[in-house]
Amino acid sequence: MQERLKELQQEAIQKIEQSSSLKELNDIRVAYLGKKGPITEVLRGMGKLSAEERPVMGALANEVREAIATTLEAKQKDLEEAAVLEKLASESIDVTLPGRPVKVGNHHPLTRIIEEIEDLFIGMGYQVAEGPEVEQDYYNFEALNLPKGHPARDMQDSFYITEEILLRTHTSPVQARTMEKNQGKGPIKIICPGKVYRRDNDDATHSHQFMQIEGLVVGENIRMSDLKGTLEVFAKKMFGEDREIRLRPSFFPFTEPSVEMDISCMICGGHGCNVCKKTGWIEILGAGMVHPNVLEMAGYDSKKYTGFAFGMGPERIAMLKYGVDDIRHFYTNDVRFLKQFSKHE
Ligand code: 2U9
Repeated sequence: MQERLKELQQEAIQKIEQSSSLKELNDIRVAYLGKKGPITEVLRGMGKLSAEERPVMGALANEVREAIATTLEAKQKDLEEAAVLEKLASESIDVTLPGRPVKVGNHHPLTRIIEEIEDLFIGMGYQVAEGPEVEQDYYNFEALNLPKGHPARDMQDSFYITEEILLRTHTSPVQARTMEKNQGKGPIKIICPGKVYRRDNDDATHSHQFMQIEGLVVGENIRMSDLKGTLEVFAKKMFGEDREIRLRPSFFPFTEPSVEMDISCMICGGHGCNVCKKTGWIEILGAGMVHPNVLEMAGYDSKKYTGFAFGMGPERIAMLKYGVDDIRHFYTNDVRFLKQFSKHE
């Protein structure tokens, strides 16, 4: 019996040492130390032994069981450690690998132009004001010296929703609302960017929906020379310090006098080219002194207060600045067009 126990110990330890998985190890544990295992069987047969042999065999059986258990425990620890190391190795990250490129979008060319113009005027102390695109006839026309039946209303064929509500045809109603909110008191210095709508057939130079930026300054002693100086600073910062400006007389119902501003051509420097149609000048914006009727309608005393206003189209400026030949490119969202304005590629 002693021999058998020694044999079992040797056999079990050899199998434990050769085992390569925790499952295999558990099977060995069950096979040798389980209730149906050979050691339990040996212990069960001890009843047949003499009183002298019994404690000796008992002690030996426990010794064998202990030796197998200790070996199992040590092997289990080894296998568990190896499993952790293997997992760590398989999950390791190579931090030196180059990263996957993240696709970055870019601002729409019109957004870029509008933000550039906004920043320029914010730098001169202006505030940015916005208003509704669905507007009342009163703010879009009436408050701007365009009463019902005024011929200039035909010039701006409009999208009417009801008799009194329409899609704004310019951003001027934002200025009219700001003046009204001020209740005829205090100065105003605002720039109003936004989307406007006119009933036009779309082609290379017309769109039924486009952007505008208008500016309004109201205060005491605001003069035409202030307007001229402001527009000159704008033209030089936007199109280059060597730009010259010229003002030509024009007409708008909401300004008197009214002007149109040209800049010396930034392509040919004023010598004449295709962009300036050989004239050396490019029309950029319209402007003028706020009509006294417009000031009075908003509650301002036109004897005390004067003001200037100007308006321009960001599409036209972007077309000139970036050499775009069709206004529809800004609204058809072809990524091949939009990508060209990316700072990242
Ligand atoms: C108030 C008073 C006066 C805004 C002005 C223009 C001249 C002008 C056009 C240029 C090209 C619009 O984008 S465009 O079609 N605008 O020429 N706009 S003065 O005058 C105002 C506005 C509001 C209360």
